[in-house]
Amino acid sequence: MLGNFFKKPADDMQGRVPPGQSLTSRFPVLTYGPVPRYRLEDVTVKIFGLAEEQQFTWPQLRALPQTTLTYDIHCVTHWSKLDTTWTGIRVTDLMPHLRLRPEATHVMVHSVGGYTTNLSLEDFVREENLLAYRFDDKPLETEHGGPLRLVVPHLYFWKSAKWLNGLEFIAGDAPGFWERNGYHMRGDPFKDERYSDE
Ligand SMILES: Nc1nc2c(c(=O)[nH]1)N[C@H]1C(S)=C(S)[C@@H](COP(=O)(O)O)O[C@H]1N2
Ligand SMILES: [Mo]
Repeated sequence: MLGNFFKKPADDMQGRVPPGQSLTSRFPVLTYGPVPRYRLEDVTVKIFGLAEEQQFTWPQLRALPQTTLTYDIHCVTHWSKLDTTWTGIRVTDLMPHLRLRPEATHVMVHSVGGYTTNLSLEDFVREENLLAYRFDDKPLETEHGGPLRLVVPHLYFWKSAKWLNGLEFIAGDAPGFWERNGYHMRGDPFKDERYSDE
């Protein structure tokens, strides 16, 4: 059995870890500024900008379909974590309840405490993106963005805003918090889009 002597990477690992990333089984916490503490019952997600203004409360979000998904996450600080399991509301299940103006091309995601991050609608409206409130089948811990965070696994993890409280639809791209501070406007880990060139 050749397999006893040659340990090549498992086939399903190939192409899974982006350039410059190392695997971790821990779950590092990365937060700029203080950690807000509030309950799921107190969550509101405000829809504003180039959309009919609306406020989603926790009971309204809870009434939408709930989905559990497992996927890999990649942080710009060079760690990746495979097979993380999240439960929440798919962005694609929320979108039919919003009324966007036709000029809207991007969304500025807002968090309690003022953190923001920008996404194109193409990157935002994807089947795997979740407004997540559970991780590993437990309530999402406060320091990881609980009670409710966005998870956008195909981009670096700074796009996955913790303590989600607003979605502002805008015309054209604009930088969020880290993007104003040198991070890439899009942040595709497989293209190594870590920092902007300016
Ligand atoms: N509101 C808010 N969301 C945030 C951040 C933050 O500082 N504030 N940090 C971002 C960054 S840089 C990363 S890598 C991930 C980290 O998530 P974690 O602490 O659950 O690992 O959250 C992102 N979302
Ligand atoms: Mo990060």
